[in-house]
Amino acid sequence: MKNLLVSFCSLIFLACQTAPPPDLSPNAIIPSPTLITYQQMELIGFIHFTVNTFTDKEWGYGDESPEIFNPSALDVEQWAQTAKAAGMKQLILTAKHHDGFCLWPSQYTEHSVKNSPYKDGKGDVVGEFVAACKKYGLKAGLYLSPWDRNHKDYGTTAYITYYKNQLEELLTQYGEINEIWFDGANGGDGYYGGANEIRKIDRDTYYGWEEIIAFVKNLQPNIKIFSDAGPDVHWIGNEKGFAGATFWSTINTDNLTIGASKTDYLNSGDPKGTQWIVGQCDVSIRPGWFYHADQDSLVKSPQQLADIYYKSVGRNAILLLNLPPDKRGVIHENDVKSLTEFKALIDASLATNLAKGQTASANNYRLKHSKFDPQNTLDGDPTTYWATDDSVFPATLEISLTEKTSFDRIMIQEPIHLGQRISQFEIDVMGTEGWSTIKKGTTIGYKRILRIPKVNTHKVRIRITEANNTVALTKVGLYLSSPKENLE
Ligand code: FUL
Repeated sequence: MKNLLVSFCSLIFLACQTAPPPDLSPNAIIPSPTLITYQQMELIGFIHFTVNTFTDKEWGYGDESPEIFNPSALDVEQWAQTAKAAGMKQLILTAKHHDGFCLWPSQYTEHSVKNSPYKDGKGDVVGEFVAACKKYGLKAGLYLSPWDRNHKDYGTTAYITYYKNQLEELLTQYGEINEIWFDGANGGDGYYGGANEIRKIDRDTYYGWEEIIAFVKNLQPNIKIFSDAGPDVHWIGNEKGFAGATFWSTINTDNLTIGASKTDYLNSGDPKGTQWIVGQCDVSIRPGWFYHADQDSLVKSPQQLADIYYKSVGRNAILLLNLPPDKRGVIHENDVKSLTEFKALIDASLATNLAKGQTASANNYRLKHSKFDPQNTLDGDPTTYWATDDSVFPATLEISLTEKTSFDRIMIQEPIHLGQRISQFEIDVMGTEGWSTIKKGTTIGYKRILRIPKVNTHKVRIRITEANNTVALTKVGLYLSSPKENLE
């Protein structure tokens, strides 16, 4: 019995000795697992398609006849295939834009596909779109414009009931919807059932956003709600697709109002933010959000799209790229060509991580335990990370390459399940005269991709000089970009 007790105690002792130390304690503000999964999508697509496609307008007045919605060869699968081939993980469709025309046969209005020639009024573009997304493994999102220039009741409480009824249709009839997009454009002139007048609303109170948000979450608990105030995903403050070079995923919602948030604030986030809201950069592949034949020659080049990618995905945000179908109902050949070449460019530039399998060391690693080993930044595993002991500044990670290597892109990632921490860092490379600083930066977050002039070296180091908590990094990558990135 005594022997048994001794062996038992030694087992416990051994277990205590080998048990891994606890994780780094997280910041007070961290993303939910759902938002981490959302951010990992990185690149998603927008589909702007409605009566405007046929009237050649950007904002329909609301007096369009449903008869004009008549795509000759609508192919929702081409949308999904195109998005999938470009590496997008989700598509968002304008189920209703400001003109009020509904791409699904809503029972609450006559202003919809049900009165159009499309499939003799039997079509349901929303339903077909969601099915195509599902078929190609994409998440589906919907845009339902709060502003409605067609509806006679816009501006009164009756319209809010109408809006909620429409939300209920969209969020109960089509299976899982991953994102709902609440646009900030609100109130102005319109048809309004024939009144043809200007209607202004109070942005703070009219929609009763808190109640609408609760209503939406009740119908689809896993949905992400986009607006310029979140609550899950927020607008980046411009329609050019750029996040700030300093970009925090935390933000203080007290400073935000849907339709009236300060654009600079949205563009940088807030290190003192009280909520984690993912930043989303929306931009169109063409000058307009809707298709216009006279913009066929103005499709953004693969190089322009790559630049946008670095300033969105490469700055800790989501890129939402708009691909507007034409009057046939397909994404135009020029757009597909540019998008395909953009994807090839990014793949060529970022496919080979030259730091993989190389050696990482650090001035400090937590408890000198393998769980926090600097080598974890090079193992390709997003769940492992390097961390220092508390309050070690600078925290320096050094990568030694077996051979002198040329690179001009550096990817750095923080383990954001612990929060966003880093606010100042510098990158040095070893040359014949010793270390020299080639880049200074601020935030990192989920992903930062830095473009630097090409260097050829066998040692690079990242010195993190300021953070709001103990430093941790999950990944460092070194890449040599495709020479085609610079050809216009
Ligand atoms: C804006 C709208 O007014 C544009 O038409 C477009 O839908 C864009 C994505 O959002 O606020």
